[in-house]
Amino acid sequence: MSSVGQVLKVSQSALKLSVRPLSTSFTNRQKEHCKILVVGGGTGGCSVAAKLSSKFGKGNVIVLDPAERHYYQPMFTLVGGGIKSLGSSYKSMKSVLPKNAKWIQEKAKEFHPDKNTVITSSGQEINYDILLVAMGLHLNYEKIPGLVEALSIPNGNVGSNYSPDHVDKTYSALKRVDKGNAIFTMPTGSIKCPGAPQKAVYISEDYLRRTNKRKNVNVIYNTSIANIFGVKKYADALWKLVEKRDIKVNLKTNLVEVKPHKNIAVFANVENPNDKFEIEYSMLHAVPPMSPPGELKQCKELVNELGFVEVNKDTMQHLKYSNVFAIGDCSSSPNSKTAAAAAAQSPIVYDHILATLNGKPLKGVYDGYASCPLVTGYHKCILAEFDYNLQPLETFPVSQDKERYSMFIMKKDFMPPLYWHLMLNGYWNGPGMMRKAMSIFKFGK
Ligand code: UQ1
Repeated sequence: MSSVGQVLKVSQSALKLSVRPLSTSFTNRQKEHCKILVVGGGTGGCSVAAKLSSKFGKGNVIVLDPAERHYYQPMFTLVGGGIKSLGSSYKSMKSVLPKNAKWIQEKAKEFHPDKNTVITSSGQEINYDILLVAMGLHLNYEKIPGLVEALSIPNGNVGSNYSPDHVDKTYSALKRVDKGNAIFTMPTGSIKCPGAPQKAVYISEDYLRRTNKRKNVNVIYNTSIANIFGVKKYADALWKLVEKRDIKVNLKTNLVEVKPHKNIAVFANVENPNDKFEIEYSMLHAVPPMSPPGELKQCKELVNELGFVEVNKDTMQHLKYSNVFAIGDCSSSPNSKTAAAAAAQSPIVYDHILATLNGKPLKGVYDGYASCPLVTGYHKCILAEFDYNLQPLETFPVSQDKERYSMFIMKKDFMPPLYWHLMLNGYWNGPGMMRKAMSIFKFGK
């Protein structure tokens, strides 16, 4: 008996020793409570947190995000074309999050919506009255065999405007191209800013023209989608543009593998995946498939089969949990995932969070507004704006399907300060008011 007791004693003390750090953190585990927990300090999360924390003051809003930097992702298109520097696309997370909100610099590891609780990566438990999920989309580069290696080759010829780690490689690859095939891709599935893959095509093509290399380079856009753009008005304009500029567009054509040492990209027909072909590239701009982050996808109560937070598309409120909302790229609302969409969602989400806290009905409706400044060259841009029905919903009293210098300047010089100073501080709700004001000039348009 005694020897058994001794063994037990020893094993208990051994256990104590081996688990001490864990058990200490458990007993001392901070249990936070807040009125509103915002998971994700990106575009949507930061702007709604700003509105909420200025309404409720200190101590009521927590923002959970592990990132050190907040990127203005719409800038990446311009960085990939050498028009802006990567350094101008980000600020420290600390400097952009609202001062009245508490920032917990950790990941959300588990969601327990039945207990109104989120567990962080360190095991901290955060209890909330309202949860706003704003986690964005994850870039799945590893889903295309060979792509991660191709992107890691120093002075290589593969770039990707979607990641701060790879966006500079687009321009450095572009500068080296003087013959062969410059290939641009668009993956299957839902991605953020679905116009961005072709913006890279147009800017690169313009670069090659300006540097007198265009005649020796084939410019090819291989897209998994069945059309060049979802909104007819802009698709018509873009088809004319690619024809005029001799850009080859292959629809329903998906990048499935890269062979980095042979400079070969393998594509498959979306409708018949066994139908594959290989093509040698002198430059490849690759766009990865995307999905909501894994931690979110794991919480089956919150998400749909693709991992997007299952919300009512008009109210952005969760279908099952009335105290849960989503904003931006990780929501199931079927809009184009852009910063402008998050801007238009932000007042709706804010109003509906207040209404829910006050037990009032939700009155506002998000119409699916998204906009996509389709940069078509070094000084040109088509400003696409549309709603859930893929009908144009334009701000300016001009034909917005035309390439314009003014729209390029708006994208390059006007939007970044608007984003940093107005949107992230909760003062930009998209151009709805401007559209109404401008509509008096639209007579006869
Ligand atoms: C917009 O609201 C927005 O979000 C901040 C963008 O992202 C950076 C845009 O690119 C555009 C075009 C809009 C819409 C704004 C106007 C003035 C039409």
